[in-house]
Amino acid sequence: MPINLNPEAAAEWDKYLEANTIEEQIMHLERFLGVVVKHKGVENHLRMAKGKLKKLKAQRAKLKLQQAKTRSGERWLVPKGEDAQIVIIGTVNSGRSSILNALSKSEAAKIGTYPFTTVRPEVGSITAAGARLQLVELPAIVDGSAQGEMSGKLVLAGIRNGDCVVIVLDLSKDPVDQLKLILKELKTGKIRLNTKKPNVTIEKVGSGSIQVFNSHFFQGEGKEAIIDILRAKGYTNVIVRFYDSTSVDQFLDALDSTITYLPAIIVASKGDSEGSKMNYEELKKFLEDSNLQMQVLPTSAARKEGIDGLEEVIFSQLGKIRIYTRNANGEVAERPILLDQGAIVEEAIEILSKKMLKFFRFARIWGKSAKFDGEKVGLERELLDGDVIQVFA
Ligand SMILES: Nc1nc2c(ncn2[C@@H]2O[C@H](COP(=O)(O)OP(=O)(O)OP(=O)(O)O)[C@@H](O)[C@H]2O)c(=O)[nH]1
Ligand SMILES: [Mg+2]
Repeated sequence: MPINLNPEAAAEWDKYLEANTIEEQIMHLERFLGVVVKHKGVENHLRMAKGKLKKLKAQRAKLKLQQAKTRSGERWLVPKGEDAQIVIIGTVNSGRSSILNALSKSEAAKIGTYPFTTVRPEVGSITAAGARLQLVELPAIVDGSAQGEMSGKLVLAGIRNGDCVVIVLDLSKDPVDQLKLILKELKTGKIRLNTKKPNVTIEKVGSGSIQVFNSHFFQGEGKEAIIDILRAKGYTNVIVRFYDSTSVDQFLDALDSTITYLPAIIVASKGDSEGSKMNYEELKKFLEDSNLQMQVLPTSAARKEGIDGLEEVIFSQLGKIRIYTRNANGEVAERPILLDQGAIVEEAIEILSKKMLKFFRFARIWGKSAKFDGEKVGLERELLDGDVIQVFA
């Protein structure tokens, strides 16, 4: 533990280290992040804590999933078997199976001229510079999916289980209609795309009524409004801390721990069909006008256009970096380890071997973050996508 932590934060960090359950670890990490006084000297520590919190939450979700599975006996959700899971969604007949097959260079998913060809998840896999991505095509989203129409609840659960969403929009029909429908269902299903999780912490306490810190970040009608919202939601004893500018909607989202935040891109399909150019332009205009930050990639699975390189765009959405290890013989591993963007040398070694971390002397790095090939660095150096690392312990 760095000695430059404020005592409140240090105490929470110690409790986190001593915690026995995932729930407790999450609680103390969240509290730690809530009380830590931020300054340059704790930046990397903070980033590490955030990374750990994210992993613990993922672990908790996975556990819940497994429990849910054994209860119902249905193996509808695809367990994560690769570095990341990419879910391919869209309205009926939009071309999802064709995109899945084109990307994974297989004929595995059935393509039908009739609607609802895909009624259960179809799985494929691809690599992006060594990182393995699992592709899961989910059954079509329909009007009412969020209410359970056409296995809608399972489709939405499948999306929440993913790490990134690929929305397939059919350019032979009105893509704006399709997108509006999908966004509506996802919103009802408590899934937010390309939206940053609100930077607010909400800590329930035993007593002390409602305390609000940094309320100037709240864009609503002042501190009273915050308290009104909290009371209306049934909070009596709670500490709320704002760290960033937060709208009323964002604050409401922050109070709901069941909301899932995911990155997303649009793959516009059937770019070879009649009218597709015009539809594509309209889609782009709609995105611009509605201020939706979502990348659109036009493709044609039929002509195999726009498919090459798609895996790199998908990978870049994950917020991960690929780090390749180099052994004593100078051989570089084909398969990278995946770390969160902003990760430091210490986090890479932690994944490789905890023992190595204990006996760490220095590391050498090659790539974007190295000032020169084989630069000698310590544990605190930040890594960038594609870096090669050799550890000396
Ligand atoms: N012209 C053209 N047609 C395509 C393209 N991709 C798919 N299609 C056609 O669109 C129809 C649906 O394709 P699928 O890939 O099965 O679409 P889907 O979204 O998986 O469909 P469901 O699973 O039934 O919802 C089929 O008739 C395909 O031949 C394309 O790039 N160009
Ligand atoms: Mg299909």
